[in-house]
Amino acid sequence: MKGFVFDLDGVITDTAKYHYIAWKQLAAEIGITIDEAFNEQLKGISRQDSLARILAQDDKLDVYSDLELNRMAEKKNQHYVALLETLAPEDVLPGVREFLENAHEVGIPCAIASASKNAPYILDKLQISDYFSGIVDPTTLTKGKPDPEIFIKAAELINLKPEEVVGFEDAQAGIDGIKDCGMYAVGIGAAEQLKGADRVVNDFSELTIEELLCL
Ligand code: B16
Ligand code: MG
Repeated sequence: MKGFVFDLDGVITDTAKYHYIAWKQLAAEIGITIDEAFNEQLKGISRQDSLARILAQDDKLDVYSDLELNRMAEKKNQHYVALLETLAPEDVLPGVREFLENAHEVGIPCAIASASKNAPYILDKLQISDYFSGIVDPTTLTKGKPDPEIFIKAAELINLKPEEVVGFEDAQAGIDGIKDCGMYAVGIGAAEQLKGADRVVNDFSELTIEELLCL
């Protein structure tokens, strides 16, 4: 393997808890209750698609105009970004900074394939932006995860074929996209939620650059 493509939320840092707080509040304002199990389904799913899934919980998908949907998504995002204010370098998940540093030292290119429009801001807050030579702009995508488009674009950004790249993901939708374009998939988290991954680990401290480059 010659390069690495990273999902962001749940792989590099744990922002799922902030997404959950912000979506739960927005949902409550329109009379919908969501729990943590439901929140699992929103991992890796775009902002607009997440809102659609929440509204579908209560058959409210057709109740709102596009303008109202955009306003709701924007309101959730403002709350979410306010919660990110305290994000700091120590919020990088275990082993990730060391892994990125090692990749940088040996000249292995890294890219970000995140559905989040807030990815550049989050990387900046974590002080790891310089480790990435490419960040896919999710507004350029025609389809979200599980479609492989975002992973194909990430490989292009580092001038590699998907078969030459290892993809890291914490969500089933992401693992499906990685496998669909022929990348090697490493799942971060529980194996039951990462079906089809070539390998599953709890965190990056279980991985070395050398073993992945030999694949
Ligand atoms: P934003 P990832 C995803 O990030 C999150 O897992 C998902 O919960 C969120 O809705 C999506 O980003 C969009 O994020 O509202 O910040 O644009 O896991 O693909 O890095
Ligand atoms: Mg994720």
